[in-house]
Amino acid sequence: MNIRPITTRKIIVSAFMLCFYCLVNAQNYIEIKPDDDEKEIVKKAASVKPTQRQLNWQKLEVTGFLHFGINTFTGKEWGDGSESPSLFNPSKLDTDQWVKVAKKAGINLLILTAKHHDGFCLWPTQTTEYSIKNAPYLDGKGDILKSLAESCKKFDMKIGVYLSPWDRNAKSYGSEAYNEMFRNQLTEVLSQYGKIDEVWFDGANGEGPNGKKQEYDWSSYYNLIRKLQPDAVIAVMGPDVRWVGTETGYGRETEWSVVPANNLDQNNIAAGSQQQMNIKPAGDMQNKDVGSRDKILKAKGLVWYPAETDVSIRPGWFYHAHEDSKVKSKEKLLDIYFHSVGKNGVLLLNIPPTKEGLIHQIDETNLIEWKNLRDQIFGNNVLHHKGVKLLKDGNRKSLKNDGTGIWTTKKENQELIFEYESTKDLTFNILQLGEFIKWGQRVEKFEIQVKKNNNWESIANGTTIGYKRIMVLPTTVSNHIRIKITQSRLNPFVDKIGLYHYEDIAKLDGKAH
Ligand code: FUL
Repeated sequence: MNIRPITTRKIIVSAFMLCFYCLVNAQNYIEIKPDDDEKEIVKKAASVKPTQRQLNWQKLEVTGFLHFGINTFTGKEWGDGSESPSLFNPSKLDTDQWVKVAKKAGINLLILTAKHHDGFCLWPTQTTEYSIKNAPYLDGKGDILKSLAESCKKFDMKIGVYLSPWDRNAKSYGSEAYNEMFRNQLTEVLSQYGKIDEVWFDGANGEGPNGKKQEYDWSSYYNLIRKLQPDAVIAVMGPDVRWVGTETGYGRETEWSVVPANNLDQNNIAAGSQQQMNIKPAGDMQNKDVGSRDKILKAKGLVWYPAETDVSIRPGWFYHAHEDSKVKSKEKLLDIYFHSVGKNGVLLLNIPPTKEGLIHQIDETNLIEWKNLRDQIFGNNVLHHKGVKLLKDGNRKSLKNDGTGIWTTKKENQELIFEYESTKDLTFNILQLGEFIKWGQRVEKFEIQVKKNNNWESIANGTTIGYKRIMVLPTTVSNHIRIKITQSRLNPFVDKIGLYHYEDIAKLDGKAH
């Protein structure tokens, strides 16, 4: 009889099926039933997880925008679609230079404005005559998207496209024919240039050349993108990534990636099937609070919808020579980094190429200085200094068991306490924490304390952590420190714990302007 082997095989197969089920069904969307109580809703919120494409995107941390087009040559921010293609003639355009600068700045993906609101296309499209093929640049043989895609490939940089649905040049704008034209444009940019990692749709929707407004057929756009580039995130006017709500580089103090999605359940989305999700979650994404308990208790459904924090290195999105003296300094960029990546967002930093077609020297210098500063600060975690000991308190469990792993509590709703004792005094003014978001976002409150005269004194409190939380603290000298996760949705999964010191912390203004 070989009952045992069959049983064992069955168990293995079942376990495998279960793992597979868990993997493919990592819940990205969950419905809230009318009779769910707070406990149930909190449990559901804790179970919402990013899709693989969202997770890959979040890990990029710092991404770049390249606003370049006809506006670069007219000095405008918004062209009206009547500007002549004959103006487009960069004399030294070098996409290798763009990518090399971005690489040196620690930027991991570059998004090109392949078409801005003026409708001028930076690739030789078949859909309109309003494109680079009618420009003097390379006698009409240029293709900026192709050139950038090749440079990105060469230097191992990810690439995204900004394609403005609002088109102030297209004659068909305001009719169904425009939806067809836009889908054709999407097909061109998503099928001729290799892998595309992000598609960025703007919310601006004005009138076309005929004074008409367009009803965009979003779901047909999303379906096409999923078909042509299944790994690409669709951002802002899209289902995968939301706009943080400012264009300053500053996100919210409390930034949840799990937010109410009250429009999704009507569209027959089976719980957890967001891998195919082609609907943009609705809601006021500029609200101060997007995902607190208060918000989720009133929701019909919850979805993973993380924030992207965009800002330009200069006052404008396009290059203007008169703004050369207004390029953001390394300190301002560091402050922005703390308030974007450090507040559970992905930073999308715009670096607009000049009329010559190059990243300006000032922008390059400031970007590299900013990267050096980040390396210098985050390369020295004082908690890793010799003589620092992490005391166990029985509440924790390191899933990696190497002191740097993922930490959690043994039971739900317990405090998670990290207590560090050092033989020497430690000086620090920056706290970094992270959550292992593959398993969701859970932390609602945390605190940092130091021991003085045998008493624990609080030096700062925070709310959400998410993928990464960076907090500026008063400059502190201590040899006995506690970092406490005091409230979370079920048990937290904490990682990326660090304390750092930046001498010029007073140069960071912490203000969005
Ligand atoms: C806005 C646009 O109108 C700006 O010109 C710019 O492209 C910015 C990133 O998005 O909505």
